[in-house]
Amino acid sequence: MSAEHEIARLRELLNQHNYRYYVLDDPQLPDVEYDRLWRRLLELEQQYPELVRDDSPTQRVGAEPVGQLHPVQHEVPMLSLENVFDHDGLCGFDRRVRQRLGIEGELEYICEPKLDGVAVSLLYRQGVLERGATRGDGANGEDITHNVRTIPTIPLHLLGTSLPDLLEVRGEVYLPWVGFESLNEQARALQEKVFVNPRNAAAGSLRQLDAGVTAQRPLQMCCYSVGRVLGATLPERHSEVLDYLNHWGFRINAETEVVHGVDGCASYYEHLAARRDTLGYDIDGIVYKVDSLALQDALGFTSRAPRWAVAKKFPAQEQLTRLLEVEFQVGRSGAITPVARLEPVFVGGVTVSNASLHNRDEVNRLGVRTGDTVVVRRAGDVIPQVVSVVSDQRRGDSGEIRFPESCPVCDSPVQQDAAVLRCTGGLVCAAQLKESIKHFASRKAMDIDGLGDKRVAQLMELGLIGSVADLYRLMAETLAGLEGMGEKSAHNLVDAIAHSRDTSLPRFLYALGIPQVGPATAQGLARHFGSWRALQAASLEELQAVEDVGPVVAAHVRCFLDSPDAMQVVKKLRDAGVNWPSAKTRETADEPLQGATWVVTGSLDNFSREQAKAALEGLGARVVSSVSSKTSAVLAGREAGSKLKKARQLGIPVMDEQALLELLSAQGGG
Ligand code: I6G
Repeated sequence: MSAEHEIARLRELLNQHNYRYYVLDDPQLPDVEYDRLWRRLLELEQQYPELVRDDSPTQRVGAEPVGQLHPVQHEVPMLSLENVFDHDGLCGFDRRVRQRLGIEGELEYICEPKLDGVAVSLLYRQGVLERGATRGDGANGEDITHNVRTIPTIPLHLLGTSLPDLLEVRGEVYLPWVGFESLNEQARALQEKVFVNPRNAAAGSLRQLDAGVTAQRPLQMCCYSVGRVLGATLPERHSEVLDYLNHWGFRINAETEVVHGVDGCASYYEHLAARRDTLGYDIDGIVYKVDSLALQDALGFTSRAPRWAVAKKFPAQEQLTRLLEVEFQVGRSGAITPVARLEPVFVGGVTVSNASLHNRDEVNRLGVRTGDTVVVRRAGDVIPQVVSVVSDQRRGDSGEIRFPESCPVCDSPVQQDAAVLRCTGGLVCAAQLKESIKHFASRKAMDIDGLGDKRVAQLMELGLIGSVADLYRLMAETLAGLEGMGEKSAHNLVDAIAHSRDTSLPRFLYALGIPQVGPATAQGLARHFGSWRALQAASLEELQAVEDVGPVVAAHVRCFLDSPDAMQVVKKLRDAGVNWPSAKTRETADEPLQGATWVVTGSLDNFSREQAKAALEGLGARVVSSVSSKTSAVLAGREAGSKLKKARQLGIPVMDEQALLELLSAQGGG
């Protein structure tokens, strides 16, 4: 087939699939096949740029760029919420509500995380998405229909049968941390401006004129209320309205919960605040609403906000502080990172005294100097960042940040590698060696407890370890008596190291610290090749046959396998007894769902979606988002909707949460 024909065929196939996947919610191609076709089209288009057409799915998702964003008037104003900042404020709200209603006893409140994103209104007429708009000033927003259409969690058609004639749904469009980090990583690699925080990134993405740009941003939307409805009767409680919305195809925040009284609100707050770092997206508080819609009606609105709702805000995630000086840290790959030493400041619930400045480009972009007043942001468990400089507070004694001309640890020459300054010392550099040993011992690698930063530094300084293989020669008698190490901890460490000898090929591969080989890639390589011997013999092309391994990763792996020094370390490790069962025995022993494709749908009691996905992947399954004839099974929780229906239509086995718990406990993981 000629390239022209093949490109045309792939374009047609992928466009068909896009239509079925996003518009009809009825994918026919499994995700892997879709990705393969996409990569093939991209490859051909790169080879024959003269054959690239505007309607190719690789070029743009959505409609033609719009000329400008048009104003939109909200029929029902999008109000704001009253804020409280502490428990007394919350008690005051509860008291006022009960006084107004003349109720002495406890009220039922619905608690929802307040996502830190962009408030959006979606208008559906006869079930079809007609318009998406920003909140703007509450009365007037902007038309962003072309952009909201690219967000997969926003249905283009409502699901179900008895649909309202008109429905206006409100919610928050936001960018999860993983998406934010990867956007900024890309921006840094391309030496483009980075986003200050996920909210700004979401806002900027929604105001794009070209929906093709927005489609590249992994935005999500959670809905939290109905602005208007015609031709349908809503239920009696807000919690039930959310269930309706969920059935119509909208995502509702999984942390939403109904509680009793102000005490229930307070314990929900404590519970969620403690888990804030693990949610995967920014929230800036909790919204409490009176659950009964009749009581909401009785309470009504002030001119700005509903009387039946309040937001309790979390401590700010951004604060001002002073940059005292900049130190340079050398990482596992030799990358030299400027780290800002800050005047300690309480931000995002912890005291922060260091923040990453990433690289030279970032320092230039910020225009930061020592002594400057800077905005520091800490969100989730992400390393604190300096996001901007308050330049009008610059003092006369501010100083230029000078990058080192040789490695600050081993004095080897440095190399500028795109945006990254790199030490060329390799494992001769104590910093790189220390980081490699820590990585080798880390939880997802060889999982050796007790080898933290200080301990590894100490063992290296004493000359007890000069490579990861030396760990297996450490003896409790040598360790006992070292500073900070009693007999018991010496034995514990030696035992932990000994235990790590029995490992798996994916863990071992990951532990070796091959550039760009994370746990998932290591898993893919191990699964594909099954043995170290087969991996070692793999050509670049064979390596690229592994899912998610492209030319860059394949070259890193090959380069590692071709390095005599690296192979010497591997040999020493194997001589020291590091071993793993052959792929077959592991598959049957640890991965009963090997080769199976699962879909998770509905709300589960014991797992979040992410946890269920991780558990299934741990059992060897691939977890995808849509049901097709290739799906092996569906894990369905409460209120499972269209995916469950489709699984039933296709005769695909449907499992409940109990089945997953049983599978996990059979593996000893449950
Ligand atoms: O701005 C908001 C964020 C979250 C809201 C809201 C919300 O519920 C979870 N709910 C209402 C009713 C309003 N603003 C006006």
